[in-house]
Amino acid sequence: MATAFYPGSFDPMTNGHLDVVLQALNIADRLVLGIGINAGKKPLFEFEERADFLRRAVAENLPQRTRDLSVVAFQGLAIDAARKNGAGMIIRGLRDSTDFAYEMQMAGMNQTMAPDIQTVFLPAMALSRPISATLVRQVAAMGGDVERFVPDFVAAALRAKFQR
Ligand code: COD
Repeated sequence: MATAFYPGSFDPMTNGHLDVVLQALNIADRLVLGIGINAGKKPLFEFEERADFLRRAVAENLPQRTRDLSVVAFQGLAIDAARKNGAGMIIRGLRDSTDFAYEMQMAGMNQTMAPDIQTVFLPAMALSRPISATLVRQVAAMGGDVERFVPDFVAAALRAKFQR
């Protein structure tokens, strides 16, 4: 059984993350979403909220695969978290050449440290290619409409967070 580990901040999850999750479920029997916890950084959404968004997005888009999905928190190296969760693959999404340069470096070092864990790059879909969680947070904080970039329940949570 092929298990994949997809690490990210998912703060909050966007339509871009969702595209990658759905593609990953096409190639893996089981998908573990790892929410990276950075003790020195305060996220906009707490772990449980971010985990709920991810679970709900899969339940709405691919209900028959909800049992194949789990969401965990992790700190430290992605390869260690992947191994701890029984995954032989690390999934990363690629939007552009900036992602590519950074992700290639990480994949290269991870390959040296953990040759048994395969990094798999999945391409951003055309419509979600420009989306970044950082910009979504910025647009929402400034009163902009983020409904085209995130699932509707995430947009509602952002509106509530910024009280509009
Ligand atoms: N379309 C497609 N893919 C996307 C999109 C989009 N619109 N938006 C984001 N993605 C992809 C990103 O490229 C990335 O692959 C993934 O989704 C997650 O993105 P983010 O922004 O939520 O999270 P990141 O990339 O900041 O990751 C945070 C982590 C804590 C997971 C990361 O820093 C990490 O892996 N840390 C582990 C540290 C480690 O192992 N270091 C050693 C490396 S050698």
